[in-house]
Amino acid sequence: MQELGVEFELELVDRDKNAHKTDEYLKINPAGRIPTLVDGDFVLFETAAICLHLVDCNPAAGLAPDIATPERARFYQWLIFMTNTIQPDILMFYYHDRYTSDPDGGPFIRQAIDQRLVEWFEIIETALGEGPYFMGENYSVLDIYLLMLSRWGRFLTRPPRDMQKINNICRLLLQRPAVQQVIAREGIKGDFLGC
Ligand SMILES: N[C@@H](CCC(=O)N[C@@H](CS)C(=O)NCC(=O)O)C(=O)O
Repeated sequence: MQELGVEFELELVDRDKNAHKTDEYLKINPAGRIPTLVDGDFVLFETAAICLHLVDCNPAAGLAPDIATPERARFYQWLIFMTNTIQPDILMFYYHDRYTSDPDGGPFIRQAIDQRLVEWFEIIETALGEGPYFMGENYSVLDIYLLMLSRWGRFLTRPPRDMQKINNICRLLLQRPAVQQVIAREGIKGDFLGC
């Protein structure tokens, strides 16, 4: 939203206090996950759905290729790959204890998922062209999404920052004022892609 230049209010949800599991939050996002977009009476959850809705409402910003073009289809492919394949595995990496009833099993899940995540990121690295952005010359939501996942993947044995093309995109994005503003608003300090 910062990139779109539209007005919005950021309300941080304190995960440490389980604020995303309160009755109040579950009313707007029954999955108890972050983020949720609230626009008057209109409420939307699932990050990719929010991104697609925002690009559709703001076509002039050009954060996605035109509808019904091969580029748009490719854009969908990678957005869905990131949200549907990489992101759930990252959640498994962080919340490994949730995925086993064995009290000692969590670390084994984390270890296995670490390898799989590295392979997912390598698929993106291999598919990326000359850049400078994910889709070539045009900056898009894919770059923003990749930056977010690259931060989340910073604890992997081979983190995305070690993959040259992904690293180039992330470093480029980190120079953007909108990205810097978001990072500051979130209160994130230190190396965004590092540990
Ligand atoms: N599929 C959801 C996943 C969102 C998600 O997992 N968000 C994390 C952000 S930290 C979260 O809410 N984690 C808290 C938890 O799962 O308890 C989306 O894309 O919006």
